[in-house]
Amino acid sequence: MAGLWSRIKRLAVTDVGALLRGLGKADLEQFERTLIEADLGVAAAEELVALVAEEVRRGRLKTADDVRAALLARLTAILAAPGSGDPGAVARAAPGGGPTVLLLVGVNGTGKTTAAAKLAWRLERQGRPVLLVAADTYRAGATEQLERWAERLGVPCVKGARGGDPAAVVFDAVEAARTRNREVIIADTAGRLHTQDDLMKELVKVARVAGRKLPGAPHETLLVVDGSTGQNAVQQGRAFKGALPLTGLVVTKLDGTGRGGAVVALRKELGLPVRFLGVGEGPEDLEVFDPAAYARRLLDA
Ligand SMILES: Nc1nc2c(ncn2[C@@H]2O[C@H](COP(=O)(O)OP(=O)(O)OP(=O)(O)O)[C@@H](O)[C@H]2O)c(=O)[nH]1
Ligand SMILES: [Mg+2]
Repeated sequence: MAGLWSRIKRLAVTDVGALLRGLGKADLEQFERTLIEADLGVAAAEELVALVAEEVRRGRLKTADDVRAALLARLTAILAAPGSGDPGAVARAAPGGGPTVLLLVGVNGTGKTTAAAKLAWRLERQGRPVLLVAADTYRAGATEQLERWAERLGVPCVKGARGGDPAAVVFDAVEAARTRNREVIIADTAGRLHTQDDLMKELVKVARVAGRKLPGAPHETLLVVDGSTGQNAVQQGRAFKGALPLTGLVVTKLDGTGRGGAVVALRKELGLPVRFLGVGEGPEDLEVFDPAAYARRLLDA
């Protein structure tokens, strides 16, 4: 799919004549529809439409380039809200010197296990020893999937019994990390639908038990969402945020879909910092979120 700007460029909102005459209701509606179709979400779309309408009324937008600059600035501002672009606790040692505990949560298949591997790769390269924790005791093959990654990356991995309590696995992992001098614990959890009450409670328990073993843990609870699923990702975000204290988002599968607009909707509607982007299936395919660069990429990709 073409970049957002190439779609906007075809609309009346960038037509020099229309900008001069003033934009009509139909022009603005067409603009809003294009933004919503690009997954930006209603709230962000309305904000951008209101901005352009107001700036045109004041005679400040005379050319397509002016419109582009105004959109770029506002998109950057939306994406750059507090915490975005900060790698978060991942980049800092846990206070008190204990291991930093990172919990990855989300619905089935969003890329949690892959994100665990990517983060492990990244941290190890920064000289921060990682312990991978297979706290997905639910799905057949889940533990093996993480173990394969661990082997490939040369990172130790601990696991629990199939069907066992994931909270116990994380509890034991804190001890294991201390014994083995691992600085960061990355716990991969089972995919679950936000509508599965019992499974959501299980996550709350994992977090509570981690905090009992190590005050302040989990230092980071990252929701992993598939950025190509648009508004679904936003709904998942709302539900998970309502169930447990999330500290940020990892938005995955942003490679090659042309549907990166969901990041704007997520940022605008959830108020959570976007920490990392998944841009492929390899260990190196993880980017620290950069709001300004992302706004540019979204327009021009
Ligand atoms: N293209 C692309 N594929 C990805 C990305 N992240 C993960 N995947 C792929 O998505 C699929 C699911 O990834 P997993 O990491 O197993 O997802 P999960 O959330 O752990 O899945 P469950 O444990 O079943 O809930 C795999 O085929 C991954 O290779 C990404 O950023 N880009
Ligand atoms: Mg998994």
